[in-house]
This record gives sequence, structure tokens and C-alpha cells, in this order.
Amino acid sequence: MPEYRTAQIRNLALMGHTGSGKSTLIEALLYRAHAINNRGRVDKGTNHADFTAQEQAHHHSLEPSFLSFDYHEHHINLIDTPGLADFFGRALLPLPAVESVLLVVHADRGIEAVTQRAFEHAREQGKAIVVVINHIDDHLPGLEALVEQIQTRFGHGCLPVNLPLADGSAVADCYFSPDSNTQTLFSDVASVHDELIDTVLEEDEALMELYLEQGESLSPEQLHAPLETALRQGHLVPICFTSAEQDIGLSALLKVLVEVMPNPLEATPPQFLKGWDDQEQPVTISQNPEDHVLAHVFRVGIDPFVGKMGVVRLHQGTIDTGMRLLIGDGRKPFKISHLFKLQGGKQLELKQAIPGDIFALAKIDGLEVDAILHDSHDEDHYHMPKLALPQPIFGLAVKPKRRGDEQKIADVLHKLVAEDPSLHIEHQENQNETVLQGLGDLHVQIALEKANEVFNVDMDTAKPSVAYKETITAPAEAMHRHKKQTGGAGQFGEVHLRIEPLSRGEGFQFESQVVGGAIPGQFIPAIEKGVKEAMAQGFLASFPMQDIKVVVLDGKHHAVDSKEIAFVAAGKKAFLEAVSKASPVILEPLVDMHVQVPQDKMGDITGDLSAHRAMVCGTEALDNSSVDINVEAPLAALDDYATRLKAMTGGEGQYSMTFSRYEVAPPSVQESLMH
Ligand SMILES: Nc1nc2c(ncn2[C@@H]2O[C@H](COP(=O)(O)OP(=O)(O)OP(=O)(O)O)[C@@H](O)[C@H]2O)c(=O)[nH]1
Ligand SMILES: [Mg+2]
Repeated sequence: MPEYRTAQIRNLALMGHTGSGKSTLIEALLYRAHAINNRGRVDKGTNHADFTAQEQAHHHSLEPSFLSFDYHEHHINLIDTPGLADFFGRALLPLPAVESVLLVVHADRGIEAVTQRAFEHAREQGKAIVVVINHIDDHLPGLEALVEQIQTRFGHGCLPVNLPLADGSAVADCYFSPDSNTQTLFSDVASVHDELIDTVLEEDEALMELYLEQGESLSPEQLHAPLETALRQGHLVPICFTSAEQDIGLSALLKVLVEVMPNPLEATPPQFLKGWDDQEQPVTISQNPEDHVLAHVFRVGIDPFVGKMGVVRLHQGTIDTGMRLLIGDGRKPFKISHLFKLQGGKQLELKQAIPGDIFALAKIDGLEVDAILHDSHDEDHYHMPKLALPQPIFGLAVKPKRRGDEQKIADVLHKLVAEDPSLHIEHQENQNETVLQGLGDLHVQIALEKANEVFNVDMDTAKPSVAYKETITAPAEAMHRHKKQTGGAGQFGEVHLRIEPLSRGEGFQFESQVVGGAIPGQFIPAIEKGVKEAMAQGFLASFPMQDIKVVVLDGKHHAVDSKEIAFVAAGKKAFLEAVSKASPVILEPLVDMHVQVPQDKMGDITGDLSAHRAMVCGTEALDNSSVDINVEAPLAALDDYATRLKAMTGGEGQYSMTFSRYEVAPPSVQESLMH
């Protein structure tokens, strides 16, 4: 049995823009807690969180990694996440497994794109948030302004719980036992303390009255319950200051993690659902170690030597080695032969897991992201809400270098997607292309690099066609009679249908209004099949069609010659005939893009974007002399944007984009695609 109980566990995911110092902070905390003897460095590829060969070569975290340590009778699980925008999907995966998000902000660069997005996701999922302003060793002067920026963006409940000393060499506690004589860099200990207490007491009227009437000074223990409510409701976001590099503010941060941030029994309870589709119901779980086992697999890693490794958060019950568990609605239990605690790349044997803990299981084939593990059929059909991962917007067509390697490639692509569900594989049949899609160029490149270096599968890549689509802009009707009499059995089917445009993003709807058995019921699905085949193949320029409603109005059949194949063909031809009369158009994907550049480069950047058909939606001045430009732009025009931006800003700009919507492409673009 581990030497800690559920209430002593703290689970935190470190999120924030690349370079803010998440991995370095983890290294510093591990060292401070004596969990490691040698302190590694990101720039030397020796730190514990970035243990894969790829991370060490790129000096960036590329996958979530798991580290833990014991500190003052608590067990702290830290999950490091990648801060590069392309890997945001991977950074989101651990969220369901933690109570708290530790949002790391660079003292000089302020709130950057990924920090903002991470905050929004953490808030949406009801996580307690602690902001850590790191890099204070080389950026003291702007800290007061940065706190104001954080309050403007993330709310006035963002309050320092400690403040840097005037020379930045340490931090002064403003919450637990404040000393109002301490000279701080800005503001002062007493007023920050009062503000914190007022915010916490907002959650508990009785305690507030006691405080006001009797002038009682309240102990941290008395404040704990309202503090926990304030964190859960997002009314309070503590801010801490650190230098991970110079070891400043670490003990103060650890005290906050242990004494302020919630344990698994507090915080927003995990959201389990039972049943599928319209049967889906929220269920409450107990987090009791004696109850049935209920665990959630939130990360899968695939190693050519170790095999499949699933990282699991146990929510209820106790898991012992030797136990048998079920995966999801599966019937066949598997045996747990080992439980591991991960420490970066190391696996440490664990005998038993208790609710609230995070650990790993190895060599279990059926594990996949979002699988539920349980030990009783009472928990069949349990699941967690699906994480809304960012839509892929960049793709590369992949082909084997050697003929005959197609199957090997398909296998490795599936492994990559199993590890990272924000990667997608798309087969564009009409162009005979397999496209690996991700959130950006780097995302796809790093995945292919892994395929090559880790799984030994080398692929040729080519720029894929942008994912254009086709649709119709007017309703139309058409009829087709499919009739074949070739010697033996004939084929006969006649379909009369109407098509109508749907709103953008609605996809496909199919309905039959056939009455009186003009087309027997069993042939209606055949018509739908024919229509879907035609939609996949496109009409104008072989792009898949979307946002179309098809209504089968009438038709004819023949008692002997009517077969499924005849109605597939009739459905397809009738549909295509209708499309030709329904003013078809080509749609192109638009992305929502944020470009952050120095203020003096703004004119050049917006000019260039407008010349590439982008619409500027808004600009926002960021405190640190740069500006955030929000544009909606056609993806096709952003092909080489990374290079263009680098050239225009001398490498000082950065951007991130997410899929926005499909829009009718301008006539000139449509024209060029049809030839
Ligand atoms: N001066 C100074 N440098 C720091 C501090 N924290 C981190 N660094 C340096 O900043 C660089 C980036 O730090 P990382 O820890 O890799 O940042 P990260 O947030 O993990 O970045 P990603 O993994 O790309 O998301 C490294 O070279 C660190 O040595 C700090 O407090 N002060
Ligand atoms: Mg990192």
C-alpha cells in the first residue's frame, strides 16, 4: 500500500506557452523535494520531464510526462505538458485526470497564445488554477504590470499569495503568516493579505461576520473550506512568483500546492456518464477505496520495446496487482501483473493504487485514450465526456519509401493517432492519398520523425491538397431510371429525389417520403449508399460534398429485377443529376488565427495578411510592447506563413491557428481548382 491516502494527493497539470519554464520548474521542484539527486537541464537534454530522444534533441517537451514526489506528508503528481501550440491537443489530454492546473507564465513575455487557451480550457472544466510567474530572476521591472494584465484577462480573483522582495532574491508570504514589515518589489504584504482574505470570505458569510465583528484573525485551517470553494468556483486564482533557474520561490510554491490547492476529495468531482446517446445520464461516484473500481485511461504511449503503456487515473476503488479488470463494455477481463509509478522515463513498481492516484499499466493491448477500467458489470457503459480537441488544419500526404510497406505504414500511423488523438488520418480516395493531419506543420513533422526514428518506418511526404469540399447553393430535383437487361437477371430501379442546401457544418441528412411502397423499404438504404458514394467522389473537382439534405420523393421498382445494386446506381445518378442543377460550389477551409508581433511590425503584418485574403477581426495591445492580431484567413493562403512571419519580424513573431469554418471559395480559386 502506498504511504499516503487520497486526501494527501495533489494532482496538477503544468500548462503554459513554450519556454515559460514548465519542465525546468518540475526539475527544480523534484530536486527541492529530494526526489532526484542530479539536477538536469533542458538545454543539455538531461532533465527528467523531457526524457524521449526527440525531446532531448529539440529541447522542447513534445508529449505529456508524469513525475511525482513526496513532500511534507503529501504525494504530488505533476504532469508536464508541451507548450508549443502545435501540441496543444496533447497538452489537453491530462486535464480529466487532475484537480488543478498550474499555469506557468513567462515574467517578460506575459500571457501568450497557449497560456490563454490553457486557461480557458481549465476554467471550462472547473479546474482549480494557480498561476506561476516564472523567470523572475531576469525580469523584475515589469512584474506589477504583468499582474494587472493577468487580472484584466483572467479576472480580478487572480491575486498574489506571495510577492517578490525588492531585490528579487526571494518571495514574501502574503497568506499563511504574513509579515507586514517585509519590503516587497511592488504593493505590500498587508494589503495583498487583506485582499486575499476578503476574497476567500466572500464564500462564507458566517465566517465573514465573525471576522468583521470580532476582528478575529483567522487561521489558514479556518479559511480552508471557503478557500477551496473559491478555487473550485474560479473566484480565486492564486499567483506565485518563481525562478526555476535560480531556485527562487520554490518552497513557497510547494506550500501553496500542499496547503491551498485541492485534494481529489475536494475540487470539482469527476464527470462520469452512464449509457450512450440519448440514454446518457450523469452519475456520481464515491471515490471510496472500498467501492467498485472505476479508472480512466487518459494517455496511451506506444514504445517498440515496452509495448503499449496506459496512464490511468483511479477515481474509485482500489487496484492491486494480480487483480482482473474489464475495459469499457468488453466482456473479457485482463490481469494486472504490474502497476507502475512513472518518473519521467523510469517506471517504478507500485503494489497498490488508491483513489485519486495516477499510475501506469504496461502491455495491455486493449487500452486506448478514454477507456474506462472497472471490475464489475455494474459499471458497464460508464464513460467520461469526450474532450473537445482542436481540429487538425495541416496535413501531409504520406507514401511508403519502399513498395510493399503500405501495411507497415498504416500500422505505424494508427499507433501515432492512438498516442495523440489530435492527429488524424484521412484517406482521400479520389486522389489515392493518405494524409496525416495535425494542428500544424511541426505537429505532423514531429510525428513522422517519430515514425522514422522510433518505429523505423520511413515515408515520403508531399504537400497534400488543401481539404476543399463541395456543396450546393440551391435546391433541385432529378430522376434516374437504372435499367439493365444483359442476358440473365436484369437490374431495375428508379429514383426521384430532391436535394437542398443545409447550413454550413450540418453535414448530411437523408429522408424518404416514398409512400405506398413505390420503392420497397429495404431499398431505401441502398439509395442512401449511392448518394453517399457520389458525395465522397465530388462533382466539380473531386472534393467530398457536404451540407446537403436529400429527400427521396418517389420511384419505381420491379418485382424480379429490383436489387440493391440497381438502387445504389439509381440513387447515385439521380443525385449527381440534381447536383448539376443545384448551383454547386467549392468550399475552402478558413482558420481563426492569432498573430503576436512587436507593435512596430503591425502595419507590415496586417498588410501582408490582407493581401492574402485574410480579414482582420481585431487587434489587442499586449502590455509587453507587442500586439495580438486576430484574423480569419483561408488556410490555402497560409501555406508558408511560418517563413513569411519570420522574414517580416526577424523571428520575433508567433502565431497559432485553429479551424474556423468552411466558406465558398472565390470564383478565381474555384476556377483554378477545376482545371
Ligand atoms: N533565467 C531563467 N531561465 C529559465 C527559467 N525557467 C526556465 N528557464 C530556461 O528557459 C528555457 C525553457 O525552459 P523549459 O523548462 O524547457 O520551458 P517549457 O515551458 O517546458 O517549454 P516547452 O517544453 O517547449 O513547453 C530553458 O533554457 C530553461 O533553462 C527561469 O526561471 N529563469
Ligand atoms: Mg517543457
